Amino acid sequence: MLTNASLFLYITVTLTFSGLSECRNNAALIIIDMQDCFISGGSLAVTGSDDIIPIINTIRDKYQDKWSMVVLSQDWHPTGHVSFASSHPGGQSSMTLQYSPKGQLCTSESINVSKFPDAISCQGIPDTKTLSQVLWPDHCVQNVTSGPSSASFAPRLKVEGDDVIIQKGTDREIDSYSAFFDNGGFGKTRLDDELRARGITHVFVTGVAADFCVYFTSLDAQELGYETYYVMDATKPVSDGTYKTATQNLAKKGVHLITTDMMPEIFKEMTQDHSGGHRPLGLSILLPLTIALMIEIVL
Ligand code: VGL
Ligand code: ZN
Repeated sequence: MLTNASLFLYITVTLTFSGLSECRNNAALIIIDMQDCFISGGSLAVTGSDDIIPIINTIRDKYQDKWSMVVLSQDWHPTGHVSFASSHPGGQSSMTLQYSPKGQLCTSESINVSKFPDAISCQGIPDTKTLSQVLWPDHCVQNVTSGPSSASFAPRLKVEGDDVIIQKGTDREIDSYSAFFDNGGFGKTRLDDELRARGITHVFVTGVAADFCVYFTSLDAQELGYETYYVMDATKPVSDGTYKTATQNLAKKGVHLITTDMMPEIFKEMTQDHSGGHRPLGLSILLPLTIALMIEIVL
């Protein structure tokens, strides 16, 4: 009798918790690169980026109970970074970079070996990867906290103690627009692991630049299986042309292009999903099993 009762209790508890954990929708707010270097006075100031600071703060506060986590990415380049025009001769606005399959920068006539001593000769190495790199002014330099290339978060941006901060572009030899992967897909940041550890299913992406880091982060989030929302009025682009292509591609890939006024409805639907909709696998196996066991016990 006692065995039956404890078995029943065990099954009920398992059922409840497997149901809860698997049904649950968890949202994360992702704030991309809202740093001094990208706002007015910054070396790579994105037009209008100051105006989205209060919008992002409002999203954060208004839906405070919806965020299982808040993530801030920080463009965090060492001096002499490969994405800086000043690291290359010639003053071009973009250049081609080649990498070994392991992600090592290959030497070439346009690579200054005194600036990139770790570059290797890729002669004879199969499957090298060629990336087109836009060359930017020096920006978001590690540990610089004032002046145009300051990497500090924008002073008016709300940052809290338990926010997860993801630094990217930290490797001198490769750039990283996405907060998930570097531009060659060679290395991964902690972001995916952090989101998974908290059971995040939905991500809302904001910040700058709409056509670079917000774009590539959203693309990767979608690819990694997160339900991805690109919040159009909480982001600003470097240029209109790249913004248009970026948003068209996001829509094609299934990323939701939304505005903040749509968020109450989206959260309402997320909550409904939670109780109804499709039943998770764990529950669909456990439910008949429990019923069968209970019948067994009673008989
Ligand atoms: C970014 C250009 C260079 C961005 C970062 O945050 O979108 N853009 N580095
Ligand atoms: Zn950068």
